[in-house]
Amino acid sequence: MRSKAILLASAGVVAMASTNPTLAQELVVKLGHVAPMSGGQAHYGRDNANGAILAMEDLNAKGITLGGKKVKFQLLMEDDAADPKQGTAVAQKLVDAKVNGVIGHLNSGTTIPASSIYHAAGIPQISPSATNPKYTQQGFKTAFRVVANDSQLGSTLGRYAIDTLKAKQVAVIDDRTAYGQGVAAEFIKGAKAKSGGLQVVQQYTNDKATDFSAILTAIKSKKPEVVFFGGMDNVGGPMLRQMKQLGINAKFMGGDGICTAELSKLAGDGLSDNQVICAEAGGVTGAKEKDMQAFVERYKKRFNMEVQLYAPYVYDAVMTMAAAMQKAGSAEPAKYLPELAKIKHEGVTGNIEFDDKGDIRNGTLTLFTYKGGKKEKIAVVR
Ligand code: ABU
Repeated sequence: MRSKAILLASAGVVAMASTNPTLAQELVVKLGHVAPMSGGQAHYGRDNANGAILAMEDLNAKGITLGGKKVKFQLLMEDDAADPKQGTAVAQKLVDAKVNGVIGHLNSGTTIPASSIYHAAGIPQISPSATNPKYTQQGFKTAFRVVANDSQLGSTLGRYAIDTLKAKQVAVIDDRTAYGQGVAAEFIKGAKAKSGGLQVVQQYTNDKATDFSAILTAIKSKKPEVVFFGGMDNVGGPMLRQMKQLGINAKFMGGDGICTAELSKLAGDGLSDNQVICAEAGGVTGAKEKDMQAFVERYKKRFNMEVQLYAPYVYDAVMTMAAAMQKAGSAEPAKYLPELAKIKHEGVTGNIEFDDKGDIRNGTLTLFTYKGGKKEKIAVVR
């Protein structure tokens, strides 16, 4: 197994806690964090991990107490490489390490199988980014997410393709992952609900592919106004480059997986202004925009990089879990899980409350395009 645990905060300090009288009242709360930290999706993983680090630093600076003991939050960072098998292996590792909760995983394809392991162990899990509806449809009381799901994403984008882009012929490509396949199916459903006569051509790739000449050539002959891609930016970026090389002059749509700061770098001159329409599975309006902007600036100052996509949602996921622990006065999973299920937490990404499945209530979406290589907001959709 290639996974690598990164224990943040000094292990030495933790080991000394029980022997040093001044630290005897310290309670170590271990939070697992899982994302792809290696491979083609490592930049998403870094972004998510940074969100968790920022939250942990804030919590430790604040000095929370539980049951009269000062809490020291620790992050146990695991790399699942976006691979379902590695995802379940690191999930078991975190259970064995007796974590108090898990933030992750990043991908639906790893989050769903790992959720059975956390559920069996009674460990609460909040995914900040997995959008496949199945994750919260398994009846696991331990599974939560702080973003909207692919039904919302796909259907909103499908409607946009018909109502705004006036598409009559669309090409749909997916990477055959739980996320890519799911969001593509929802896009088709949403678009067809708006236009019965819509022509759809489908092609398939995988989440590590780099050569799309065969599928794009097949698509070109159909002259689509829109190419929808269900997958991530490490595949979507090069796909855009190759679309340009083949002279495919279509709008390029996708869900949150392509809606990153990195997409314009990966696509290079393949991405022209207003060509891409994508949707983040969350978003704020009005007064909350200021809080989000403050987060984005603080993140940049702390890590010397831009927010990629889901760092604010990871930050909120950690804070929501910590808020439930505070309400319960305990970090024991069985004690704080009921508080988590009924939490009302005002985060940087909006108000976080869960429905009875563990999905966020009143989830929003933000439609984006790219201009001059930068993401630009089109609208927040409720
Ligand atoms: N939501 C897009 C990226 C993560 C996933 O659901 O696979």
